[in-house]
Parts: sequence; structure tokens; C-alpha cells
Amino acid sequence: MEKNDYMELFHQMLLIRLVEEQATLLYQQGKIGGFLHLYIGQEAVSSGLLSTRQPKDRVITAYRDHGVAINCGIPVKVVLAELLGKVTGCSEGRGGSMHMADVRLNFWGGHAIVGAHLPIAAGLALGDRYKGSDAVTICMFGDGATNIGYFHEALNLSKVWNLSVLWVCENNHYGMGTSVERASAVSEIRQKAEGYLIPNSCVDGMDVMKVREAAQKAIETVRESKTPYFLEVETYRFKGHSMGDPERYRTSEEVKRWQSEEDPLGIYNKYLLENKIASPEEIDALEKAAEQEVQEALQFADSSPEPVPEDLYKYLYVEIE
Ligand SMILES: Cc1ncc(C[n+]2csc(CCOP(=O)(O)OP(=O)(O)O)c2C)c(N)n1
Ligand SMILES: [Mg+2]
Repeated sequence: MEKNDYMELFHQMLLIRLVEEQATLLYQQGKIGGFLHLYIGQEAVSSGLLSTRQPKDRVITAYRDHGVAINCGIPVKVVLAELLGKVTGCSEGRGGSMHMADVRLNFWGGHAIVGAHLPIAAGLALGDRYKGSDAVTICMFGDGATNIGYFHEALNLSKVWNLSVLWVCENNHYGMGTSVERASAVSEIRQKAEGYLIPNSCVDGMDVMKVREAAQKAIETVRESKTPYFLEVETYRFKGHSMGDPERYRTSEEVKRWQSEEDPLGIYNKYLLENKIASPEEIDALEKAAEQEVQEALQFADSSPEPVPEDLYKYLYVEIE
């Protein structure tokens, strides 16, 4: 990795943190409709994972998707515009928080139904197999999704058909209000992949360098072996499941401990300094520039127009020329 690559990784994580903090304020101001699931605490997962993908590799995720969208290359101003329901958003304001997508960037969304995008990932990979492409489909989902039927159907088919899917479980220890231990018969999630003879491993998701290394290996294993692989990433969400979660299922001490000892931005900041990759001044400058970038993006999103009512029925059907 060159110095620029290290700095870009920090930049990506910072952008996600800052966008999510802005989203919190915008939601409190009533400017965001529907639900809002924040990625704060999990920045190192998608930043590390997607820093190693090739443009032909497809990405698909659940509803906690703002960070994934940014890592896939959707500009911050376009993500914020989508959150505000503006026509300049990546789904022209029709998708909102849970339905970020841009297939030109090979980002296949943002899906609200728990587990339902796993069979779609299998389908994307089946399409690539037909075309003779060596692209890998990277499918991200939560621990909760592994208790859903779709998960088992999709893993089974990926093995039966030898599909090039990297299954990535973001184990943040909780579903909507239930811990893994209470909801899942198997609390070491990666064991579920054993049931389908899919090779697997687990990595610390708070350390972006560890995620990157594990992801690089996993993606190349899938590309070369043309069979699925399962990567469990252990992480933690620092905020509630969505806005307005009373969080009765965990203690504030537990949350504070993760926030102070396991902050992915803090861990990577320390890594950059200790390995003399960046000076404190360079890190400060990067932080200031990212803040400025997000402020400008916010102005763009806020001043963008809303979709017009006449376009309400647009995109219901494919228009054939
Ligand atoms: C099929 C289905 N059942 C229930 C829900 C309600 N629901 C939304 S998120 C969620 C929990 C999912 O947890 P997990 O997969 O661990 O993802 P996380 O929120 O932790 O990222 C539930 C039950 C849903 N969206 N879809
Ligand atoms: Mg979870």
C-alpha cells in the first residue's frame, strides 16, 4: 500500500462517520422520512472490505447501507441528497436511507427485508457464471439475517452451483433488539457455513487493516476457486438499531466500553501514527478537509429540488424505446 492508500482508507471511514452524524441531525430536524439505521462503529468493515474489490466485483447489502454506498463510490452529496428524498439522490429520491444503489458502480443496493438480498446475490453470481466472468459478488448481511430461511437457501445454492460469492456476516452482536445468544442456536455464526461445507474464517471488524487483509485473501480465494467463502466480521454498532431505539437489551457501560476502547477510527488513527505513516498535523488536515467536504455536500443536498409529482409513476415499468 502507498501512503495515499492508507490516507484514503482513513478518509473513507471519516466520511462515513461525518455523514452519519449529519444524518442524525437531519432526522431530528424531521428532514428524513422513514427509518434511519446508522453505520457508526462499523466503518472499518465496509471500508476495509471494499478497499480490495475490483470494479467488476458486485456489492449488495442490507438496509444499513450509507457507508457501503460511500465505499462503492457514490459521492457523499448524492448519498445525502437521497437521504433527504431529493431528485439528485442516487435513487432520485425514491429510495431513501434503505435503498441506496448504483448499478453502474456495481452497487446493487440497499435492501430492507432481512435476508432477502442473499438469493439476489446468488442470482448475480449465477449470471456472472453464465457469462464466464471471474467477478466476485460480495454480499453483506447482519447476524440476525443468518436466522432467516433465505440465508440457508442462498448458502446452499451457492455451494451446489459453485457460485463466486463472498458471504460477509457483519456480526454486531444484536438484531433489532435481541442479542445473538438469545436469537441464534449457534452463537459462533461462521459455524453455520460449515453446514454447507463453505470454507470460512472470522476477523476483528474494528481494525480496518485486519479486515482489509482478510478480505483480500477471501476475495482472491473465491475468484480462483470459483466457490463461495464465508467471512464473519466481528463488530459493534455504537448507536441504536434505528433512530429512537430505547436500547433496553444492552447496558450503557457495554456501549461506552466499545466506543472508547474499540473505536475503529481511533484504532486506525493510532496505527497511522505508530507506524509513522502520517503525522498528527496530516491527520488534522485530513479531518478538516473531510468536514468541509461533508458541509459542502450537505448544502448541495439541502438546496436540491424534490422530485415533481408528475414523475410519480416513472420507473414503474421499463420503458422500451
Ligand atoms: C423479514 C424481516 N423480518 C423482520 C424485519 C424487521 N427487522 C428489521 S432489521 C431487523 C434485525 C436484523 O438484524 P441484523 O441482521 O443483525 O442486522 P443489523 O441491524 O444488526 O445490522 C429486523 C428483525 C425485516 N425488516 N424483515
Ligand atoms: Mg446485527
